[in-house]
Amino acid sequence: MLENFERYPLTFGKTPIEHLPRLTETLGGKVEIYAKREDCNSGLAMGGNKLRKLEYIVPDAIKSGADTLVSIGGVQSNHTRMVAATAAKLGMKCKLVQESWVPHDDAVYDRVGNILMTRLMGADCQMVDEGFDIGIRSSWEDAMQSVRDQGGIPYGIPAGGSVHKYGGLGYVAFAEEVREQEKELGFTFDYIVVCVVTGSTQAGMIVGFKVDGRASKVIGIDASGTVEQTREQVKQIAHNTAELIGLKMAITDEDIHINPDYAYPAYGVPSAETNEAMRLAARTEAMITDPVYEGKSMQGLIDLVKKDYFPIGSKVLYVHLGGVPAINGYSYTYRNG
Ligand code: 5PA
Repeated sequence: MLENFERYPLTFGKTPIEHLPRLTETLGGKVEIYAKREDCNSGLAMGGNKLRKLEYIVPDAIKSGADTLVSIGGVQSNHTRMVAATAAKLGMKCKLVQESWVPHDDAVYDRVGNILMTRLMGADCQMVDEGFDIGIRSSWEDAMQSVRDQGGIPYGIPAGGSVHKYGGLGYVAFAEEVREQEKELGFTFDYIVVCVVTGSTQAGMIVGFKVDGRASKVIGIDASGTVEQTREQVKQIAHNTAELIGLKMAITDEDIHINPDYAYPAYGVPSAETNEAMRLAARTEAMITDPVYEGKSMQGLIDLVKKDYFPIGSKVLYVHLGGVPAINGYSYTYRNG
């Protein structure tokens, strides 16, 4: 599906699919739970889902003649960490807008985890006091202008790489990779569970799994708390990506499955249930998740299994998209485990 698109390698290659027997058993053994470890996909600053997207964006950035990658996210953004890593690898400069997306007080929140690594890789982080929004922001456009004003050539990458024209391609490739791995495993997955916020991860998967009838089996667990905006963005990206790759099938509203039930109380703020889910994954499988994204999709997975949402015998693939460094910004919450 992606033969016509250039890919600049930033990842190790295929990510492992791991069976989670102790989590499966703890949740009653009625469905088999596996994880696809996108969190282990690269040696670049701890990796994660953004690198798969950036692999298809970088060739365009290089061709544009830019010398500075410009992007945006929250203070503990994983995406901006990955843009900083990509810029360092390419020998480019990096300018980042880090907004106050999370109503969260922790003494070291703006000094540890993602932003610490981002600064270490030489990015210029500009702290902007604006709240959460997955759309295009004037602060990001201003940052690009400031690069131009200083004689540089910016290349803009929107929040999460999502509304970039090539932002959905990486996770189309993911679906192809899962199909190859299913051949080796000798079975196929009935459901794929994935966290969704800016949308291109799930949108890419929807397009990639459309061809084998599984688009609506990709269960997006919303972590944005602004689910309608996220749903609209997923829809747009899925449509654009399908058109871009020349998919012969139409993406319909029924293909887009997003569950809004686990994003409470707010983006970036874990509920008691999120924390319990994180503890369970850590204590059964030593699989560490973060309170912003994967903790919420893990909470969704656990709750849906407990509610018998998945028919008995289903094979469920939980996609771990990375994001663990942010946990350092929540030291007080997890001080006793
Ligand atoms: C993020 C996003 P999408 O934004 O593609 O829907 O992916 C959601 C997601 N898991 C899931 C992890 C670990 C993520 O980092 N992170 C954003 C960031 O700025 O880091 C784009 C919001």
